[in-house]
Amino acid sequence: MVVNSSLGRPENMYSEMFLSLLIVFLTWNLSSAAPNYLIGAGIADMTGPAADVNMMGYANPGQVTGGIHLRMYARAFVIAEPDDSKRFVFVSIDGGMQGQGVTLEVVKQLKAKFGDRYTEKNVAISGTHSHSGPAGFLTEVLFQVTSLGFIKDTFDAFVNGIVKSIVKADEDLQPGDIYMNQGHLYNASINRSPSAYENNPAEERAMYSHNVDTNMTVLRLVSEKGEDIGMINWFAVHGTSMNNTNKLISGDNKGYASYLMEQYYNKGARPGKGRFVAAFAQSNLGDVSPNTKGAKCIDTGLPCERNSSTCNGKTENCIAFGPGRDMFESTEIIAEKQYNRAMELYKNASMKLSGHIGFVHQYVDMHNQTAHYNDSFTGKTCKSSMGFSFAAGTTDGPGAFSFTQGDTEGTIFWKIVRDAIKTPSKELIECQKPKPILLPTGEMDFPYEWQANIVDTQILRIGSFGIIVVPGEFTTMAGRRLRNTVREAMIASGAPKNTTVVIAGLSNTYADYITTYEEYQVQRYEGASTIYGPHTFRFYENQYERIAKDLVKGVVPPPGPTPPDLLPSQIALLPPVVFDRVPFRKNFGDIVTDVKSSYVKNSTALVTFRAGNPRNDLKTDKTFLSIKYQDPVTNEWNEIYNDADWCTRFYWNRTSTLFGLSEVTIHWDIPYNAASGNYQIHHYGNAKDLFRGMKSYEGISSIFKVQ
Ligand SMILES: *[C@@H]1O[C@H](CO)[C@@H](O)[C@H](O)[C@H]1NC(C)=O
Ligand SMILES: *[C@@H]1O[C@H](CO)[C@@H](O)[C@H](O)[C@H]1NC(C)=O
Ligand SMILES: *[C@@H]1O[C@H](CO)[C@@H](O)[C@H](O)[C@H]1NC(C)=O
Ligand SMILES: *[C@@H]1O[C@H](CO)[C@@H](O)[C@H](O)[C@H]1NC(C)=O
Ligand SMILES: *[C@@H]1O[C@H](CO)[C@@H](O)[C@H](O)[C@H]1NC(C)=O
Ligand SMILES: *[C@@H]1O[C@H](CO)[C@@H](O)[C@H](O)[C@H]1NC(C)=O
Ligand SMILES: *[C@@H]1O[C@H](CO)[C@@H](O)[C@H](O)[C@H]1NC(C)=O
Ligand SMILES: *[C@@H]1O[C@H](CO)[C@@H](O)[C@H](O)[C@H]1NC(C)=O
Ligand SMILES: *[C@@H]1O[C@H](CO)[C@@H](O)[C@H](O)[C@H]1NC(C)=O
Ligand SMILES: CC(=O)N[C@H]1CO[C@H](CO)[C@@H](O)[C@@H]1O
Repeated sequence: MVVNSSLGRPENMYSEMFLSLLIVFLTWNLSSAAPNYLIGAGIADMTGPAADVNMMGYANPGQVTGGIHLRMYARAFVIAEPDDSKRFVFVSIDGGMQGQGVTLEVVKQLKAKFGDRYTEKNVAISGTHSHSGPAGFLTEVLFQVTSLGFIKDTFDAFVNGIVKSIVKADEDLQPGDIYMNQGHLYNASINRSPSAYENNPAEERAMYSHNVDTNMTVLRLVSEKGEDIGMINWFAVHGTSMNNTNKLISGDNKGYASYLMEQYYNKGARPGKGRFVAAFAQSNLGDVSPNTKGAKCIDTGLPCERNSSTCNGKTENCIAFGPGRDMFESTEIIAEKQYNRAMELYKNASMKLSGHIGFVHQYVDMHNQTAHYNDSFTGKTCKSSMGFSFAAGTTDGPGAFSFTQGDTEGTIFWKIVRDAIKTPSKELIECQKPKPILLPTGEMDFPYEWQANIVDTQILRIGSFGIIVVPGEFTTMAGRRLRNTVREAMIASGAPKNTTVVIAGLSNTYADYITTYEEYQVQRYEGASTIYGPHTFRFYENQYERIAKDLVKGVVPPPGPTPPDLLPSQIALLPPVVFDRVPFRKNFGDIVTDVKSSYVKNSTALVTFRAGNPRNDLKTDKTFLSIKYQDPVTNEWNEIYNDADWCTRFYWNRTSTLFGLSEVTIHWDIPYNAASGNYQIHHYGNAKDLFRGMKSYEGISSIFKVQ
């Protein structure tokens, strides 16, 4: 046997081989054990006022908050290099969208607390688009028309909740790994503007089997100790399972999916208080509805006219319905579909992310930018404008009057009304064509900005995974084009060939919808709400391509123009709570209608109390109600559910505006697996006395049996 002289005798060679194998094994083992990142997760309550405040989403002036079904949460994830040389935070909020005023205030507070650790460049905040949260947090006029201006209580609840969730995630930072998985989820979404989608080139549509994205992407965050600390999931579907008649605050289908997963991993913890944080974040949902039964005419039961979504010319009768018997069950079904699929993907996630953390951010003034198509064709973006079809709403929540979708003409009557507000300039009319302009918001600045002119563009990176953070609602096809372009730009600049990207929708600034150029021509609701004109999408595509290259090459682009601080100019018209009263010889917390003495499982317990206005105290991190169970061994009363649980509903009703009287009704849907025994329902409130100020009170139901 010929042996390497340095190894000496054969037995030495074997032992040395064994030794080097051992070393290889040990180093391999050690290197696979050393986590690739620092990770941290945090959750905080951001529920706004549960009374009197218009809800964000449907722009229905009659839809004002009157209670709580689910509390709203901010869910934050800090991800850093193992030596903490670079980090970013991604936050998903149960709100309608993220607004620029909120983002600027969050960053300001983070700077005060942490110095340069968090800035507008490495903080990304994305809204889930629930249409059942309070409005008034956006600082631009258009979104304040139905909410009677700015609502400071909503704004503060959002800012405080987001900041708190980031502080918690920051404190939680620890070594850990991130695993990715992707799969499809069918039958949880439909395209609500197929006639616009079908205007995209046939060759392009032929590349996809559905007119909505069925992909779900999941990140699994696991600590060094092997503990599950959180999940982030992206799937495109609107938060419109609860319809425009709902008055209870709710995170809609995504909020409930988060609740289900957090309850699964945080056994025994109250909602929002557990260790594990599960974000069901939003993506390119522009034309995607959860109302899977589709639209029909509610008067005749027949299909609506497809291009305009009307019934006999009327918009308000064409409504889409979810898969359930009512909106609660529809929310439950769409949430459970997302939750079940996310759990499968989460448990199976095995693609371990590696490679550097990165982020890139640039503000852009969206007016008058050049969209480059090819060497012989460019287009220009315009000052913002809403088209006529915007006022038609969608089949998830139709508008009123005579507006219809697919309107490229406009009607004389509404042009006169509009002109009384503001006549669009000739250039703007020309630039926005074929959109007939209802509101030339970019030319309106009274009393302050009507829609954002300067928006955030941003991309976050975890090695071969990219998060495209976008300031609005990209449609299915616009999102596909954007993902393809960004992924290719990243790979061309040196990112791994297997780079995967997701779109995080409604982030940092809200600049409405983004359709493709072809969809824009059809002027459905989404096209009418593509505010910077027909070339909006193409410009964004160019912009994200540029910053994707910068990100991978390590180039820091210029910051771009600074967005205006609109906070000092905000106008608030919603009157404050003046006083709360109870009838003569009655007290706050008195029972109006008591519970029954016993209930069977699977039925609903109800109790009504005399109450104050829930706006008096938002009960952040607390609750307006408690379902208590008497422990049969110790006889102690323990809270088992509160106002953040799915099985409870907290309704607030004003019974007399003149006399300041109001009541709350608490519903408890007794689960089929509830323990038999004694229960009691508590209500915690605050009442405002005209002379003596605020005082807290408690109402307690009689004890009842569940058997
Ligand atoms: C969708 O998910 C599949 C895995 O099921 C993956 O191969 C594909 O690349 C994903 N597509 C997009 C656009 O993310
Ligand atoms: C609906 O729109 C399509 C194009 O998107 C058009 O071909 C068709 O004629 C329209 N149908 C009606 C009834 O207007
Ligand atoms: C909203 O849902 C309820 C059922 O929960 C239904 O009765 C009502 O018609 C729906 N309204 C609209 C406008 O969709
Ligand atoms: C998990 O992944 C394996 C292998 O890719 C696959 O066969 C299995 O079906 C997956 N399980 C679930 C629950 O998705
Ligand atoms: C738009 O930008 C071009 C330069 O690209 C400039 O010539 C033009 O005056 C600008 N138009 C407006 C309305 O600002
Ligand atoms: C350039 O783009 C425009 C708009 O998409 C298209 O109509 C035109 O055919 C393209 N020209 C070339 C040379 O690709
Ligand atoms: C991408 O490929 C690299 C090497 O080819 C591998 O180490 C990494 O795990 C892959 N990442 C994903 C997310 O598949
Ligand atoms: C309170 O409001 C709910 C929902 O609007 C309604 O069903 C209920 O009857 C009202 N209760 C009272 C006491 O007015
Ligand atoms: C509870 O009610 C649901 C429908 O409301 C029914 O499907 C289920 O079987 C019931 N369960 C029990 C244990 O009664
Ligand atoms: C019940 C239902 O709609 N099932 C559909 C789910 O999605 C798949 C794939 O698109 C269809 O084949 C089923 O018909």
